[in-house]
Amino acid sequence: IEWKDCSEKYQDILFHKAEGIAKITINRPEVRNAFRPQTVKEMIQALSDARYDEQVGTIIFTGAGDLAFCSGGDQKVRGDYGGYKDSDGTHHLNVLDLQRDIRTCPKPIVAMVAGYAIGGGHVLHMVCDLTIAAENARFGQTGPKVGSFDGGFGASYMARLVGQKKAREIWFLCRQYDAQEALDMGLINTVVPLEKLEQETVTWCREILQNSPMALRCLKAALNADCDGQQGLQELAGNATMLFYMTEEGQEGRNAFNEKRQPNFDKFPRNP
Ligand code: 2NE
Repeated sequence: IEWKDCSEKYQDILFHKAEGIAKITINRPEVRNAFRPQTVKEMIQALSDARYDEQVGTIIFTGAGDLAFCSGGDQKVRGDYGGYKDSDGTHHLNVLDLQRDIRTCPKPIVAMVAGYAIGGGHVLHMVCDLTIAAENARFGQTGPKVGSFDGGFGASYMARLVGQKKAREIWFLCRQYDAQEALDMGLINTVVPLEKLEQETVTWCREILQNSPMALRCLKAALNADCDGQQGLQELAGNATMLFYMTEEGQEGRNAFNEKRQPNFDKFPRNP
């Protein structure tokens, strides 16, 4: 695949596009792709760019190098006042915003994992729609060791993926799991040799791109709605509104308003 480099305005990430696929790469390999507030801000911006780019149908999240997908929050800039410090000293937990953006993005997002997906980096791959792992991938949480936890998607969505017992084991013991163990417990979708990781991920993305974007967006919203309460219902129902706006029946209401007349819905079926 011939990636076009769109990274110029970013400092902590790389951003590429090709063939309807956008790729967002955390580019801090010296700290195993730990994120600081700036990294997360840029990921949010790149994800928004990919979401609003009509040429893009699916998005890959990954980390630079072979050693890590992401090792979570950068502990070197973790402050004392409730978050990770940016350059002007403000404390952030903005990775939680990124998690929500990943969930609500109507385009499928694939985590491409080589090496460690640990801590907040592990939660990031979990909230992606699919995870493709290299044989050297290692998964786990560290929160209770390093004085942190993610009780949001990190806990409840994990339990949906692997079940309550396993989720409690992962969080309470802070062990690491290899790619095969992660596959066996339903944390990831497939394991491939490291040298085939991008090729296989792109193959999955190309297959996704052959399918109906509307069906994919409604399915993602439907699968989210099960876990996401009223926000999930809003996503799902928003798609129903979107589809309704595309119908003659929906357009009759708009047209009548604009033409200052009563709407006439007589010809539209009242299906059983
Ligand atoms: C990722 C892991 C297992 C890798 O181990 P290894 O042995 O391959 O590498 P090493 O030597 O530990 O790390 C290489 C360099 O990367 C830095 C290290 O400090 C080291 O740099 P130097 O000391 O040589 O200068 N590095 C790695 N991870 C870092 C991190 N997260 N922050 C800052 N520097 C990091 C191993 O490195 C590891 O266990 N890392 C820590 C994982 C972790 O605890 N992450 C935070 C969890 S909390 C979280 O992410 C979070 C949350 O719970 C809730 C909300 C938001 C965030």
